[in-house]
Amino acid sequence: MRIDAIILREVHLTLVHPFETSFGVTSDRRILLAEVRSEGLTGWGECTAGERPFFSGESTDTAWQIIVQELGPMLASETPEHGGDCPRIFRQVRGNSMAKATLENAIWDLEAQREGISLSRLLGGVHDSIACGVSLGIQDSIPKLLAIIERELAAGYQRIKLKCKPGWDLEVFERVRNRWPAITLSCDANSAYRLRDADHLVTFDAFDLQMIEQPLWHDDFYYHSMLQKRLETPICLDESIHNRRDALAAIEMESCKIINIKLGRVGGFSEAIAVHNAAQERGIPVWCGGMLESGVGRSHNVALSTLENFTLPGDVSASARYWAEDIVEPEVIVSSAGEIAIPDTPGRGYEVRTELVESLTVRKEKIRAFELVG
Ligand code: OSB
Ligand code: MG
Repeated sequence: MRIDAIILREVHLTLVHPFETSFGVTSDRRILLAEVRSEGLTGWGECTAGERPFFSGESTDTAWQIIVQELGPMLASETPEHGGDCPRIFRQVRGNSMAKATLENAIWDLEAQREGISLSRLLGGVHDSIACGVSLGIQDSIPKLLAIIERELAAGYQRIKLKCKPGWDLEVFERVRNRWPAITLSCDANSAYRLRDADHLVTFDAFDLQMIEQPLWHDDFYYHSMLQKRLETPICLDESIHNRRDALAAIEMESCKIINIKLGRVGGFSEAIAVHNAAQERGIPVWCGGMLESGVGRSHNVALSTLENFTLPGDVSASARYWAEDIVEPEVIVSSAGEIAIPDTPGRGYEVRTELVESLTVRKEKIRAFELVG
């Protein structure tokens, strides 16, 4: 495919509710969007890096820099035919997986449009609706959290995930379980604990959690495998898994029994599919994580979640939980059964509201290499 232009934008969006994890609070998102133009079509990508390099080493600004300086020019000198060609084209750049995913995912979107099929179909998706859960940030008080859970359960969400950290864990689980003994409940520590907390973590087993996500170091497999031996509750790895080899290592070492797949963290659709397949072949279920995306990234997550081994409810939830007004039309909607219906139109199936995006744009840059070629 001939790429005619790549345009980067930084758009500012304010979350409806601030989101607190063990590593900090996010209220205002600075989202990097990539618009890739090819032969009259436009593919969109969203960078899932945070504003600060606290979830991973990348940030909105580092991704911008890497795309402008390295990845954009690479696509100008070597034209991809498929989204799946991007990892090879980008291979000289180490790391920077969220920057890479921004462009690769836009090219998969273009490819689906060119083929006249949905992105889900292009990826090999089999589900025509996906199961949705919610991820609930750390709150000021337990009553406030209980009120939020009540609302999300009433909306139909199939699984409640609680962000946790030392001091916001056992008492919270106990109060939630007392009120809702049978709901599917999980927790996500974002690396807030250490191996010396193992005795404490073992007591989580009393609350019948579907999983505990990334309790230990962000870059660890070994100590998670030590911990998993002591826990009944399955460990799910998020931060630790960057590619298929990581997934294989984690599965072989029994560091986890479940894997969270995030497109940005693994570098885009190609590697996400590879992680998915590796897990499926070994009987390890996966689900799709979220990074407080706008409708663009959310629509990629929706499509990814249609692959066969996405058998657990993901953190892919409705636009309205995050944004007063999302930048896609239609917005991502969750049914009262806690499902998202998969669009059947070519590409992502959620149009970008370009005028709204333009009005939210605070920075814009065209990749120069395409100007020179064009
Ligand atoms: O660990 O899953 C995580 C948000 C930002 C960074 C990391 C994580 C999260 C979430 C929110 O849990 C998921 C979402 O609702 O988008
Ligand atoms: Mg997580």
